[in-house]
Amino acid sequence: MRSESCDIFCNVVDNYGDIGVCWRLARQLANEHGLAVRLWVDDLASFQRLCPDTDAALDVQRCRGVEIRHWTTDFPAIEPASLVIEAFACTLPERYVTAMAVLQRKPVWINLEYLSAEDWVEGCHKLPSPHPRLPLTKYFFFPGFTERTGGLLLERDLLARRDAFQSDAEVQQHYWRSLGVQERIAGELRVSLFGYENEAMEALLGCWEKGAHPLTCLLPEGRSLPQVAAFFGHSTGKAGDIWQRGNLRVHVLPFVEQERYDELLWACDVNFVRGEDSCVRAQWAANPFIWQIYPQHDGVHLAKLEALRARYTAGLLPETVLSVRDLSLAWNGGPDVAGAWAHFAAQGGMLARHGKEWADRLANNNLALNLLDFYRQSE
Ligand code: TRH
Repeated sequence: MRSESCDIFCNVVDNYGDIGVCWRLARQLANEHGLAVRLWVDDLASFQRLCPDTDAALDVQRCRGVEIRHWTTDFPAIEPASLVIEAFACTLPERYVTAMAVLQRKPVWINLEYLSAEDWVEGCHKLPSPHPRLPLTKYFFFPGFTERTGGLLLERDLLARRDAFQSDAEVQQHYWRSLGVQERIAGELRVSLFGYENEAMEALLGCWEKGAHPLTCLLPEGRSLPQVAAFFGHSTGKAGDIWQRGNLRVHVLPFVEQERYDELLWACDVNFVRGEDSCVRAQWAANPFIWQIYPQHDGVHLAKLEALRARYTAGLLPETVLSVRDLSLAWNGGPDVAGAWAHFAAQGGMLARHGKEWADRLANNNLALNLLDFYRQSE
């Protein structure tokens, strides 16, 4: 048996989702499954936000058991790995593809696709795509929510660490103190808010301000910050800022490294998330969540939004289903975010119980394990 190695290629288009997924997968394959992993990244500065231990000026470095390589146009002559992952159709360097083709034993070549809960994913998962000229076949690998998809990224010990955190009041108090957030007071709700610019932002903040109970909003620095700052009359804001209006208090947090973001999701009562990776992490956190989907110009993202909502709420009581649907739509361009928030908040207990069952169900379909099964069977 040849030694198992993996090259993952990531082109950082914008935001952090693509590199977020690649970095998670790279660590899992290296640290949980013993593969020699090289992660090729074209934008080390974005990567550094998720992993501050890296140096954006280095072409080659090791971090958390993974070799990180700066992917530049001048691609070196190297021996391809036995498993090659092209993330999100990023197009491999021509030189690398040629090197794959001349190997006697061809690498297993995967195009790791974006996550979607839509039905069509099952029909496309693992489909082959023969190279037009070379003796190579690429396979589409789709993450997803059903057994006939590639499943979701989940670290071996994540749910145990979540449970330990969520069942230990002292650990949580320590966590809040580390962020400079005061002790919880009776009836208070804690909400994390990670999103893009959003037309509904002002109305949502307004209803939290006038709400019957105190609400603490934890806001990681990023694209939502200018709108939240404007609500409080500031032109901008930075990590460490604390703003209060009525019953709403906002703490601006630094963008933290990936593992530490999980703790925020575990600690909050409700999580607003975006893109894909934080949306999955919110589901592992098992607390009620609302997803701001990455918007596409043709509006196709709304079908994707509804597909996950429908799977997530299947079997729940009609009022619970409606509360999730209405807030999900309102937070993605729909009407009446204030009314929708009130209904959603009233279903919080129900959704918290459901979140645990939902996470347990999804945990049986692990993307890294499925990918390795496919690779080993194809070898
Ligand atoms: O950053 P995103 O908006 O990424 C998006 C989507 O993935 C989208 O599908 C893609 O097409 C587009 O980019 C180009 O949202 P996402 O996917 O949630 O990724 C954010 C990553 O940042 C995730 O891995 C969690 C991480 N993160 C931290 O590491 N620290 C933090 O403090 C926060 C708030 C997030």
